[in-house]
Amino acid sequence: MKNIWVLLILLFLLASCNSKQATKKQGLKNISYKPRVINTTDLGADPDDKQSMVRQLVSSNEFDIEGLIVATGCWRKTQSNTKMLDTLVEAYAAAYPNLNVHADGYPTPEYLKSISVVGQTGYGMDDVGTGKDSSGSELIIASADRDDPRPLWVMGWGGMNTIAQAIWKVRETRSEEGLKKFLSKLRLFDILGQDDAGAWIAKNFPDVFYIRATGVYGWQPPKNGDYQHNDIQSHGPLGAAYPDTQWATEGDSPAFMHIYPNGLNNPEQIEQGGWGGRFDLIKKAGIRSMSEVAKIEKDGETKYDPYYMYGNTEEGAEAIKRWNKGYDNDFAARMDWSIISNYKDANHHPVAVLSGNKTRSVLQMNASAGDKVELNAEGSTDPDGNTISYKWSFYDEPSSYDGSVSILNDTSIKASIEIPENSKGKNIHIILEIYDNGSPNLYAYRRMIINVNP
Ligand SMILES: [Ca+2]
Ligand SMILES: [Ca+2]
Repeated sequence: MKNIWVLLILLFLLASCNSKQATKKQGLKNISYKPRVINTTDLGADPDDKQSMVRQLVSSNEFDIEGLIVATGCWRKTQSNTKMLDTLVEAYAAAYPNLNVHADGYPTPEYLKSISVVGQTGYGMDDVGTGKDSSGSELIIASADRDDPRPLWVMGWGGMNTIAQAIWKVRETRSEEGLKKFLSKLRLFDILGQDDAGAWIAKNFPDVFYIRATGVYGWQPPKNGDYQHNDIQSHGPLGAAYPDTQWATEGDSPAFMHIYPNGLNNPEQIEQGGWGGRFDLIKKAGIRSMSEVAKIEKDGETKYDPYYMYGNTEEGAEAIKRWNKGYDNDFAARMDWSIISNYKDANHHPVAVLSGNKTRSVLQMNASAGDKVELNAEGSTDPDGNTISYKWSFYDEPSSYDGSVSILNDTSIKASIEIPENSKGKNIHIILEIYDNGSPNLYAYRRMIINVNP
């Protein structure tokens, strides 16, 4: 009799352990792809780099962060140490045990410390060349050399000269073939242009993937308002590390928000548009840095004319703001996670399933004009058992089809559209947005690109 009780208790413990495990992992088991990212930041200039770092750290389970590099720029012309970055990583360390309860994949604080380094210590191209290698530039090279099929996103939240030093060194020390291979791994994302090194890179290495984002402001809730006070700053050690806005709010966050793997976009397809905005497929000449760069040296950039970079589409920051509920609530929920030690006491993201596909990939399909196409989100789930709402919409800006598209039952789990007669040879981007009724409402996305036969 006693043995039976022991057995029953053991079985119960095993079952509850399994169900906790299953609940916890439900939202994450389908990640087949995390973007690799190195962030370079001119911490100590505008306090908004600290804000962006808090958002990056609290969402770090969604990325493979390979480097956090303290860098210079036109607003911070020298750097000497990682002290400010260390303080932020220490705040993350204090929140880490709680974050770990709510999602798998958060990097250990020790790992983040090990990839926190200083890049170029001086400003711009004057600090690039012989004898100028830095821990940051060496880290970028080592990361790009790693045997990994995924591209390496290197973000400039300040100047680009640490990245320029890495490229400069590879050009000096490797064959043309070796340089080509190195450059092919890089995806550079420059916020606003904050030194002359971006123009140097774009001029000398015209094939390198280079985005300069200028539509990076105005997508946030009103600055220093209720959202920041109540949903972010009041939340434990990471909240305390999120400073008030002095100039602009989180101008650097669109860099990593562009590659946030939320199902909305493939970041390699820059015209699709996602949380970081939308970009033209054709590089443009003369996307200038912030005016401060020309004040430091009048022809700092113009001497590299013409140089070509990918820039924002005409929607600018509106292409970010259209998703505001999704990313505002995502950040708020993650800040909840950072102070809540019980899984069931916080909300977690639903999982959007499109046409039976459970990944976060953008899907494509072919159809003919006049066809009725079924859109199906059956199988979508929420790990908290929340009720899910559905919204299907036509995203016209990235679609090559210009007309209007009407979607039948656009708030149901299954919707349908009739492919317009005048859409032959064009594509139609359909967005599935789902959100739960937890607090705050959390979103998940998918995209179906319908290629209409000619
Ligand atoms: Ca910055
Ligand atoms: Ca939920």
